[in-house]
Order: sequence, then structure tokens, then C-alpha cells
Amino acid sequence: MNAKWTASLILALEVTAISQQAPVQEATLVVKPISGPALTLRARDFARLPQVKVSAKDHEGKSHEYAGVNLHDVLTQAGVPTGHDLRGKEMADFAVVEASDGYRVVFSLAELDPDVGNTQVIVAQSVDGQPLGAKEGPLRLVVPGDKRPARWVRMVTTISVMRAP
Ligand SMILES: Nc1nc2c(c(=O)[nH]1)N[C@H]1C(S)=C(S)[C@@H](COP(=O)(O)O)O[C@H]1N2
Ligand SMILES: [Mo]
Repeated sequence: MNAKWTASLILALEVTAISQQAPVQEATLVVKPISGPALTLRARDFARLPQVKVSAKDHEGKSHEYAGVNLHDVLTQAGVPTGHDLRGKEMADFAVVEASDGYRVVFSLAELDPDVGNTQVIVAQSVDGQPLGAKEGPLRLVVPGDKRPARWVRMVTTISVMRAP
């Protein structure tokens, strides 16, 4: 094997290693309302929503700046009732946030509503200015007010809105 060929082989291997480190995966989120068609949100849809930044402590107590959009704004895009429309039967509605590993977490619409529980939940796309890595991204929930980050769902894929039976 000549030196030139070896050099290009090493370069090819390095390029492969780099692309495995930082997979370019577009952030896609499917939101399924109680009735009606599912909504698929992609990067350009997230870009149109109000952008939020929060500082929150991770599992190890280290502070990070997460950037993304409010979960409530995502749900409003999908037509869930909010404000004065969130009353009566809708008070039993909840959102199931599901990840690619099957992990699921529930939030009631009332706890997320700015006029009711006003719990801040962010659908984050980046941490400390960097896109989220494969183990937590491309989308992750951040719930700064929670004592334990058990609802900080990593690798979020789908949100299904349902009504308690
Ligand atoms: N997809 C997914 N998200 C998840 C979990 C999980 O098992 N799968 N575990 C949760 C729990 S119990 C905790 S404490 C935090 C841990 O976050 P970390 O792995 O970034 O430290 O992630 C939460 N998000
Ligand atoms: Mo946990």
C-alpha cells in the first residue's frame, strides 16, 4: 500500500468517525390531537415559534443553558384548548410525551397552561449553544422547576393528546 493511498484511507476513516460523533438528524416532532390529523413539526416550524432560553441544572447539579420552544406553544399549534377555552371536559386532557426508547411522561393541559398551572416545559433543541447529541436529541424536554429531571424526556418523537377516561 503506498503512502498516498494510506493517507486517503485514514482521512476517510476520520470523516466517518466525525460524522458518527455528530449525526445530522433533523428535529421532527409528531403531535397527535384528540381528534383530527396529526401535525408534524420540523426545524422550520420550530423556528417560527417564540424562542426561549432557560438555565437549568442537570442530573449532576451542573447548570446549562437550554434553548428551544415552549411545549405549550407546540400544543397550541396543534389546536389544543388554552386560556378561557380550557375548562370543563378539557380539564381532564393530558399530553403523553414519548421518546424513541419508549420512555413516556404525562403532563395535564391544565398544568402547562399559562393561565392555570403555568408549569414551564421547554422542547429544547440545543444545550450551551450546541445541538443536542444522539443520546438526548435532537429534541429533549427541560422542566426547570422539577426537583428530579425524570420528566426531562430525551429523544422526544411524539406527543399524543388524550382525555382521561
Ligand atoms: N428517553 C428517555 N428520557 C429520559 C429517561 C429515559 O429513560 N428515557 N430517564 C429520565 C430520568 S429518570 C432522568 S433522571 C433523566 C436523566 O437525564 P440524563 O441522562 O441527561 O442525566 O432523564 C429522563 N429522561
Ligand atoms: Mo431518574
